[in-house]
Amino acid sequence: MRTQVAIIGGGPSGLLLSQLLNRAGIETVVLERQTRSYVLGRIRAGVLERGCTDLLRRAGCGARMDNEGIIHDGTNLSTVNGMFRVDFKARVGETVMVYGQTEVTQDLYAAQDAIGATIVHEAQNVALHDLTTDAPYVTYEKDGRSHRLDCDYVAGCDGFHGISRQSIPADRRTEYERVYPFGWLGVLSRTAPAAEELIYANHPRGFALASMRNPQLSRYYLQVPLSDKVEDWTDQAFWDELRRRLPAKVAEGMETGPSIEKSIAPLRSFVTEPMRWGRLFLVGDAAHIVPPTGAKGLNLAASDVHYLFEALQAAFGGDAAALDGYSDRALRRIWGAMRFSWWMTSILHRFPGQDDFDQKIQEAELYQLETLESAQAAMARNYTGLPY
Ligand code: FAS
Ligand code: PHB
Repeated sequence: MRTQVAIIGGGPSGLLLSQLLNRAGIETVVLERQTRSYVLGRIRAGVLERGCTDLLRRAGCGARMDNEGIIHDGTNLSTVNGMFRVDFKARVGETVMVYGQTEVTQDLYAAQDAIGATIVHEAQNVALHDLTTDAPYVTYEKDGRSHRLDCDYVAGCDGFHGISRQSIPADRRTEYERVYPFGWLGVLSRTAPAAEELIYANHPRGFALASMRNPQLSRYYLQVPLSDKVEDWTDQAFWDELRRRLPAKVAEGMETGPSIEKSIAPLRSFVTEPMRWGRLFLVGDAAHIVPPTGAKGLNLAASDVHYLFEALQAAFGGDAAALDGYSDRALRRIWGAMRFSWWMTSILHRFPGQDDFDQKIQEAELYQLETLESAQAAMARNYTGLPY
């Protein structure tokens, strides 16, 4: 089999890149390790920047999002001194869209089916070959048979645990990492959201986040020790702890119910440089991971896709030099989001072993955010998305 761009991974990065390339007349084949239902069963991101929603519309995948997504003009932060709001629209003239990654992935699959894109599910043992030549190829197994896919370029969209990043020689990669000493226990429940907009809570017992997917579906998170297991947390224990950490007024009126999904995710900051090795280009979580505190993970995947799509379009139009700028261009925006996600995590969580000085610095950061328009503008600019 032969194609122009082999895409490893059928998550948001791979599907969005495939959709944009095919609409531009560039052939792709997506190789996804899991079944489609497995990919669609993942509960992940919830907040989309305008850059991401614009790209989804450009890919012909924005109709249901524009119909069902919820526009938020701001967000709330709460501390033991009360709750305050950062007004994105007033500070930087921007908004965000609340629309779950599960829905985005569903829309992408539907759009890919509509154009007859080639997606191979349950592709096992994917391996990348001859990446530093002008004739790279990919091998994989499917239904017990071995396959070879010749291509011009390979897009590594296979997430943090994928094969693509590992296909770059270790001595040619520089990796930067910060592993946080806590995790996020997430619950999805068919209950009305606790508030109109998100609430990020800094509490002495730990961080909490009240988010949502739609007026009947809520998404909540609690900071928990890394030693916790999901089975340690009954639904009742979760709701009781969430009530302790949210503002009393919000907690009193909060609707609770059975969890329809409950999981613990570790938090890390991670970047690998460069994001290119010969004819291989890394995209999304394959190249970087952010703690979800800044709602940047999926949104960074979108800007990587935007940059690589533009460069590949130019390359197939005769300007191969455009690909030379992909890694640096993507990394510039990635490090901006990396910093913001680290900062949001630093000011909102209780770190094991943090001393009184750390606590006072957190309180000063939050006080500036509450009282300085310039601090709110900087936060709003980062939260709603740095320029592409
Ligand atoms: P993904 O990991 O989504 O997709 C990679 C795909 O490649 C997967 O389908 C995988 O099956 C496939 N794959 C892997 N190895 C392969 C191989 N060898 N061969 C073929 N296919 C292979 N972001 C936010 O903004 N907000 C959040 O709240 C948030 N919560 C998250 C919670 C969790 C538990 C996780 C893991 C991530 C979360 N994220 C969040 C980040 C998340 O949304 C990612 O940024 C987003 O999924 C990135 O998309 P992809 O780059 O496509 O990677
Ligand atoms: C979510 O709704 O899943 C969500 C929202 C904002 C975040 C993280 C997760 O910062």
